[in-house]
Amino acid sequence: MLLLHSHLHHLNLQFLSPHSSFPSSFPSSKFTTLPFPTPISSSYTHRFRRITNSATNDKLNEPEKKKPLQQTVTRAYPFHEIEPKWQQFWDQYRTFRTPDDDLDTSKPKYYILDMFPYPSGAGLHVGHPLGYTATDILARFKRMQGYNVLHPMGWDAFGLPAEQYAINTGTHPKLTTVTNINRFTSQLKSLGFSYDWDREISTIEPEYYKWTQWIFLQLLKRGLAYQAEVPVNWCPALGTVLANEEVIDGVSERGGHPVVRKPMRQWMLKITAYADRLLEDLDDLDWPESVKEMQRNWIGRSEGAELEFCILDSDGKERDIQIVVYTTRPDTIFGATYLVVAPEHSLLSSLISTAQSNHVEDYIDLASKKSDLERTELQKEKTGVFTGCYAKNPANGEAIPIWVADYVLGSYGTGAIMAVPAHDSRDYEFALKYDIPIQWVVTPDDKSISESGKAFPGEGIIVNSSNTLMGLDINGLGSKEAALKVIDWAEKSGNGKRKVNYKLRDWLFARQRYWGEPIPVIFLDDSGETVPLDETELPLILPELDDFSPTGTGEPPLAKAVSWVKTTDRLSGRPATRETNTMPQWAGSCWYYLRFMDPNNSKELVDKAKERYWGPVDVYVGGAEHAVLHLLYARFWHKVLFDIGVVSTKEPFQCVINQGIILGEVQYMACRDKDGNLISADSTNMLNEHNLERISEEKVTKSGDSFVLKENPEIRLVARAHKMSKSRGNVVNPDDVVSEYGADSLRLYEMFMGPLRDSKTWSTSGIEGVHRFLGRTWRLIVGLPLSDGTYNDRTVSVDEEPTIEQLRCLHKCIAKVTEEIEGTRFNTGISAMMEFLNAAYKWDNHPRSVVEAFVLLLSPYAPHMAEELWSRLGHSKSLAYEPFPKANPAYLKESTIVLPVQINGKTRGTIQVEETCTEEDAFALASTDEKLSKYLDGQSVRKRIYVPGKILNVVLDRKNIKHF
Ligand code: ANZ
Repeated sequence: MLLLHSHLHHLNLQFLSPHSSFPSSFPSSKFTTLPFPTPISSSYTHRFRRITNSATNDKLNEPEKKKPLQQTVTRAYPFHEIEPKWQQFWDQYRTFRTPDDDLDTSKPKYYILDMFPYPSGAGLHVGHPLGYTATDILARFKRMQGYNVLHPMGWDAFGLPAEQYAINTGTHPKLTTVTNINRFTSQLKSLGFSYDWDREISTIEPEYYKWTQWIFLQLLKRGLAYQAEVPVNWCPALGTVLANEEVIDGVSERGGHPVVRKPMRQWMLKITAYADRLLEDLDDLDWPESVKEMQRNWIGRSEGAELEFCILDSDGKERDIQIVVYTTRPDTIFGATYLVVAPEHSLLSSLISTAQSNHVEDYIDLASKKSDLERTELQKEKTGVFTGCYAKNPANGEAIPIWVADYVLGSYGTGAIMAVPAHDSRDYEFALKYDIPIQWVVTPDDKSISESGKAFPGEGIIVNSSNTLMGLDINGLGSKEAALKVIDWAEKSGNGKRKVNYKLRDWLFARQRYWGEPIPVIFLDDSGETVPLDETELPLILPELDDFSPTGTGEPPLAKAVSWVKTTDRLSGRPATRETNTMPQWAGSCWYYLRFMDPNNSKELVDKAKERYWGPVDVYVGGAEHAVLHLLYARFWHKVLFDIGVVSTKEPFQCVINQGIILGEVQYMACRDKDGNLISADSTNMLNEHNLERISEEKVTKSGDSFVLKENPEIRLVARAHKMSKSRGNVVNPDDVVSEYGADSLRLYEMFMGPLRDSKTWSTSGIEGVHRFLGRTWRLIVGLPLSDGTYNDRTVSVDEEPTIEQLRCLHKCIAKVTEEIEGTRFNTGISAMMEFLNAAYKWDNHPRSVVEAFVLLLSPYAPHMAEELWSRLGHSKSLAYEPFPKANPAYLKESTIVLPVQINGKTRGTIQVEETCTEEDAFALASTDEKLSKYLDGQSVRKRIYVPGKILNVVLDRKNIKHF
């Protein structure tokens, strides 16, 4: 998945002597050549609390209690001293600063991006570092491979929580947001991520949102931003418009007040104009197939026809009004036994008969209280009301009733359908309920389907579909062919046309909120005309407010900033009023990846040359919850920016990776019967949740595929894990883990838990395992602690040539770690390092060149420890730009050995052979070896002594021997 550039500088460890000077490819950046701080040698007699699972008999759903201290364990190595020391060093010397104007663009680039976070009050949780560690490993790895790496971080800082907090407490959202950003920053720094903090951006800064507003003006200029009356979620009791996620089952999430759909003037962005390109360009992206599929479904392209149905008056005569329906199944037109219009259909009022008018009006009122989602839910019972009016089916001339029903949406297609109950399950259910005729017009090849008791929605052979008067006969045709014939007929007879439709709607781009980007337009007071601000008037700064609460009229809170709202038109001097809606939360995140390329540019959104070099983002890592909206909106803006020449690529993110979710610790459950005895948790026992009881981990053991109670293996347990949440009390805070085990252990553990993309469960014993691995690494290289508990400042490695065995072991590890990082299989990369360590513990000595290479391999994962070891190995520069070790294939073949070749008793060289190599083959290889052939060419051989796997000894005929 990731790009592989094998031509880059690699350090071949075979040739690295302990005193070798820095390779010429070492970057000359002043930030990386500064001397190391002195290695720490302090004692570390601290003890840390070991988290143990001692909870017993916890009732289900009771928040997990903080585990009491059970035993203390000496820390595996002095991470408390090492980690802050290196974080400070990287900060002070800006080790990870990506050069800007001083960038050497002849080198390849690698842009690796995390989805920047919303700085919430809760701070980081352990889910964040999962993706961040993965990108950090890639960033560090690519730097060491000689790439220019762009690895930035910033804040998606406008948003609802800070505004709600402001409403409740009167604290300005900016204050809350800045406090949260500071907390996030220090948490991220405590994890040793190699971000270029010089490029930090925040969407709430005027220098940033100036360009968000600039993009809005470009959209407006191109007719891609427009105003329309659109239904919104209006909550009369709260006096505010609510976002969809703030409405639960028709009432406000806060307070449970009724919410209705009410049309309001809104800004819309014409994302539908890009529907085809957004669909087509997905094909070339290296994204998870599931995400691409979700985007395809969201865009929802469908091909069909718009067909016209003429309205009949009460005498059955044709009126001069047509209802246009959208259908993807024109082949079923003879089966259309009624029409349905959506409650918000514009022609509805002209269809209602006097007798039905009260019913219809009540129904419309009812429908306005439901969201589109509720209306279209398949399981929900379909409802509707007859309008009292009929239309003519153009295919057979029959009069069919027109109903109004909310399972048809006003916003899709034409807001009206021809209902074919025999072949659409929603229509079938509706027709049965309201006793409307069902006409079968499609059959599967062999059997009749009219008695099946349900609709047949599939394609098949058309029946009952001919009318000579109307000039249409599709009987006997297959569905596809019939559909084409109906469309042709409709186009010729003026009854309709071919039509492509999209589910994708234009993007509602306004919020009645304070904490967002102001929309840079004004309305002239005399004419009401909308006038965009001039680009020179940007940024339009969000005015200060003291009162952030809703106005109660539906007008946004910004309306309260009277002196800001009242303005004059720059050109004409006419009095005007500013737009008081703000942009939605998604706006700032639509283009931030571009700003990172050139964060301080005051003249342009991004410099063209810089964009050409850095774009597109090579790898973008974030949660699957952004599969559609964020990624689709960002792609849309990117394409607009491409069209106006701001960016040079069609797509913003070449590769997207979704990291999995981290679930809370596994809980083991048993049941209790009515007499209070523990029994197995099986499907019957578990039906009654009250019987379930939590069993602490130490009482559990594994038996085959199941978990059982240690003291009574007859009792089987159910193991389950829940999403981390405050209410369950199972949230793990990274700060606690860092203080107990260190950032390197947290990083390593999050990578070791399992494949990056999978969901996984947190386990305290798991983190102890990787912590021990780091401790063993430390002791292998630095040695055991001295009698006073401190460590030697240097290492115990020796300046000796490694043995073949040691090289084999190392190069196997290099090959595996490299391959696994490139394939983003970080967990198996760690396993390879663990295997290496186990092997290395068996060696008598540890040659410096091997140890150094291993430290470099470890460095992307556990950078603090690696920097400390590198420094103790005698290096005076950070290892961040050291070439990543490169595996020598010669050491990778399991069965090859290096065979010494003696000529007349003197070892003259070696050859690489299979262990099973014959004497003939070994001699032939020696004769062609560059070094050995000069001894053997033209010589007559007296004798050969060959000990397979050990030595080839060639004795030459003394008479002819050449003198060397
Ligand atoms: C007749 C018909 C017969 C239909 C049949 C389906 C099966 P997609 O593929 O999602 O585009 N439809 C059209 N507009 C609608 C609206 N505003 N609200 C609810 N449903 C609507 O689906 C298109 C199909 O969904 C259309 O084809 C229409 O029902 C329905 F055997 O027309 B069909």
